Amino acid sequence: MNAMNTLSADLLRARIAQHLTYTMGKDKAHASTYDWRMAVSYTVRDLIVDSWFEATRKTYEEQGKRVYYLSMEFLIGRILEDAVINLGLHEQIEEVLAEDGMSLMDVVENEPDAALGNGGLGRLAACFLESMSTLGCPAFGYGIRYEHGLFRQRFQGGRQVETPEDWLNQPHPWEFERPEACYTVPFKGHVDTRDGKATWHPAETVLARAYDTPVVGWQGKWSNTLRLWGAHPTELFDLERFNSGDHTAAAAPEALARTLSRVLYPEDTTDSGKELRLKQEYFLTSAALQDILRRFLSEYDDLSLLPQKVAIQMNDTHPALAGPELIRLLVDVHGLEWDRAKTIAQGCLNYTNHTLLPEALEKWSTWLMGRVLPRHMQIIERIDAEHHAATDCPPDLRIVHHDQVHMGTLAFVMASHVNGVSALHSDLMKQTVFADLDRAYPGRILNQTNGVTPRRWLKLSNPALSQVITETIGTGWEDDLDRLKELTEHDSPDLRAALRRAKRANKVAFGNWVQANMGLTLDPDAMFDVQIKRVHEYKRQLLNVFETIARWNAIRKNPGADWTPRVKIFGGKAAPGYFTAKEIIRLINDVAKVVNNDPLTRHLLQVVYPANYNVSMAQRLIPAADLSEQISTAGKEASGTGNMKFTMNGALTIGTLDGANVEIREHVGAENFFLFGMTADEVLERYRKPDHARSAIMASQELQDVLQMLAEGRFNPEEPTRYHGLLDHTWNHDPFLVASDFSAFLACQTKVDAAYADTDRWDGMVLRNIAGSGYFSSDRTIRGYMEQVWDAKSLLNR
Ligand code: 26W
Repeated sequence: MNAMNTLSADLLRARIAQHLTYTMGKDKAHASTYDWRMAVSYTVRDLIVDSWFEATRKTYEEQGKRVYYLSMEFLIGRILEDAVINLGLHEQIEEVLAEDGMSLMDVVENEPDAALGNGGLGRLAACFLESMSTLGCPAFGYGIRYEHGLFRQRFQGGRQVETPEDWLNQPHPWEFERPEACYTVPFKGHVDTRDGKATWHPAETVLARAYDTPVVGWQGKWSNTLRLWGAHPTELFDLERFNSGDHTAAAAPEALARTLSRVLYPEDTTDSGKELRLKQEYFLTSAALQDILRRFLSEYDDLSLLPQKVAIQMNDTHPALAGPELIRLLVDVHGLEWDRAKTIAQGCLNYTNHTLLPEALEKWSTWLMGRVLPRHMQIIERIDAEHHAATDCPPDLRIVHHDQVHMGTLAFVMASHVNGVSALHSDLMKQTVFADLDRAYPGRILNQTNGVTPRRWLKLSNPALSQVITETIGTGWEDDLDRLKELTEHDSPDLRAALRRAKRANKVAFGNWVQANMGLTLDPDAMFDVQIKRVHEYKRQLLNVFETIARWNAIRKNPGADWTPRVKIFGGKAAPGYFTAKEIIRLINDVAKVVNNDPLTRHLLQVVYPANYNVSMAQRLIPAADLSEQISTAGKEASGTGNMKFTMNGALTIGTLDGANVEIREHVGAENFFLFGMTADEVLERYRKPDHARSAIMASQELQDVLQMLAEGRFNPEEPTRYHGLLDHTWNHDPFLVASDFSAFLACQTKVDAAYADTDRWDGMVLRNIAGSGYFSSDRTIRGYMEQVWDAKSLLNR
């Protein structure tokens, strides 16, 4: 194993004691779990700094090409546990802490999640950073250091209530503040042009200060940097006003500046269109590009070399101002000609699209863009004019039309590579939203199917299964996940039994957590049927709860039948302004209350919805899952990444042919995947049928019974009409075809019951899923980006 884990326990003990005493100023007798966590964190951080410096030095020395991943979100989770696993120090630290009666688990769980993201897009960015380090790809993540990440969710009477998240209310041991890396970001004001040279006179400016976090890769061989920008005022508080007693006004500049990095926007599919969000996007983009150019010019002075040394990835359209901003910096600040500047910018920029949902595609009014970023509005118009001239495109293909700046089109036009995140999604991009642009710029769209890091999502989250894998195929799979294929060669009753034991141990552990935190007792032999993701109509949590009610009805009608006991586990937040999603959450909790207290059925069916689903809860729950619900309306889920994590952890998928489900089914074998529902083409066909919902409901007695119970308020006698809105929405709109896929889903769930009852068949399917999951490592994905998008080389002699 790596050099790191040979680190002696003695040295570790000394280092931890050193930090406890001199960094935390605490002696062991008075140290709290928090003190221990900080001491261990500083100790582990010290061990990463060397590889961090080494990586930086090597990149300068070998004049390597750097990748810059620009993202408004990085859903990191906890950092200490990931660093400990990547350095291979788990056992040693566990041993050292035990001597003082501390457990590594308690220390790790004392760390708040860095919840600087909403869902898939943000978590993907975090997995990508870890894989780029593991592969020795020189890279920087650029994001915003939100003081408040994604809100904390709790349930009040079954309803979601949001409270501010506060990860920075304790010192954060994993960041290095960089006062020297500070850039001025301008806003508003006006532009005047004299003899063809534009000069922007901003009315407001804010300082972007860097906070660096090392991102260590597997075995600590390489570490890259996550640079998060915090907003600071250009001028400190106004002493004059203060002395005149107008304290709030005096503090206004400070407060105004800090709003820029105060809080993460909790929307994950609806473009807020808010001015502050636009300013946040520009704040990130401008600071990042100023930093990129400063670093480049510290090594080279010929800017036309930029595309050879810099690859920039725009994580969706949120950093799409990178195009106009890079041109502004090259033309207005570095004096380049327009054409040269634009060519250089296009040579550096790449754009990943993560959704085709129309409401998620960002469009900024020309009025707002012109007011907040007057110089950029000018540049966007010129880019658009040249785009129009080059493609002779119709008006609706322009970047600017109907007084709106279409950020997807801007990103597409300014990028040399545009990719989707699953094979189906990339095809649908070419057939729908980007069809005309694909024709105008052929060959620009490619696919890079998502992936997840097997370090956090298998090695760290599921030590029981990891041990079975290592005992079966040896080590090395952690950064070469295709090796999991070898498991099939070792298929045997013993191996199947070992996999089953590992799964059961994880289910018992999760059951203990539910007991302790929700007072509910789960049967570890029941099937753990799990749907965890953001709540959104296209992800069809509604279809799942309708099936749950139908299942409850069926059991009540025939309690003596040989039912497969199930625990339906839900997890997920709804955007605070998303009314229907919040209604769905409330319905699930209302159903849970009734079903879990039904003496007739509760040994056969339970519904559990732990509040505040986040990265750490996913790490606890996914290893305990038997069934992974990936039931989105085909054509709506760009990829999904939870689906990949479940497959790696031996959960079987019930799903539609949507996003990466298609490729998961190909890699694990169709016979090991519970497929149901319409394909993306059949969905488009179904939408053409005006009364698609009503006719589907009339064709299913089970669904009619479910909807009748909702109409009567069966789960909410205190307010029987509570779900009449949702009912009407389902009968008359059903925008994501819940009714049309219901019978197929019900039938498929019956197949799942049968499979689960046949333990050897189930175990065989589990083995095939784990063995086929290697492709879904984010290492494979990043290799794809390095070869096909960034033309970046690893500087690690792997
Ligand atoms: C402007 C508001 C907003 C914020 C975030 C709109 C859209 C987003 C994200 C693109 C939404 C998102 O997280 N998309 C998810 O990205 C994952 C990573 O590629 C995919 O696996 C999911 O299918 C996709 O829904």
